[in-house]
Amino acid sequence: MSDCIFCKIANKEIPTQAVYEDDMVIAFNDLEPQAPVHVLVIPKKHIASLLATTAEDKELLAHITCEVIPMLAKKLNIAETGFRTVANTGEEGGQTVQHLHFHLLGGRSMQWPPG
Ligand code: IU
Repeated sequence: MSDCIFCKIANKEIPTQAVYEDDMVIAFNDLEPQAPVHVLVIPKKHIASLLATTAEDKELLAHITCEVIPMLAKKLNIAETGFRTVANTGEEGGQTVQHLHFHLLGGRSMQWPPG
């Protein structure tokens, strides 16, 4: 999508220091980190949110959740202590960027409920 900021990050229109990248995803540090480690993992394909995913995206979602996030947690040294993965969806879910993204947060003790 031409006016989507995360698409622009994914296609390098906006230069970003990637923490990780492959054919399907790019991960980068959040601009306003909420924890010592705060990385966003986004698909390169434009998907507005979890609600907009389809069966076609199963491989992509499995790649993000089963491979990329655990790999990044280990790489960023938050696997042993624990971490939080969040995909805010919709207005009341707190989603502000309309391109699917998974927050990976760690390096401090998390609270529950998240607020
Ligand atoms: P949310 O779940 O949609 O609220 O998360 C959007 C996140 O994207 C939020 O944490 C922002 O700080 C972050 N972000 C960013 O890292 N770089 C950007 O250019 C923009 C938002 I716009």
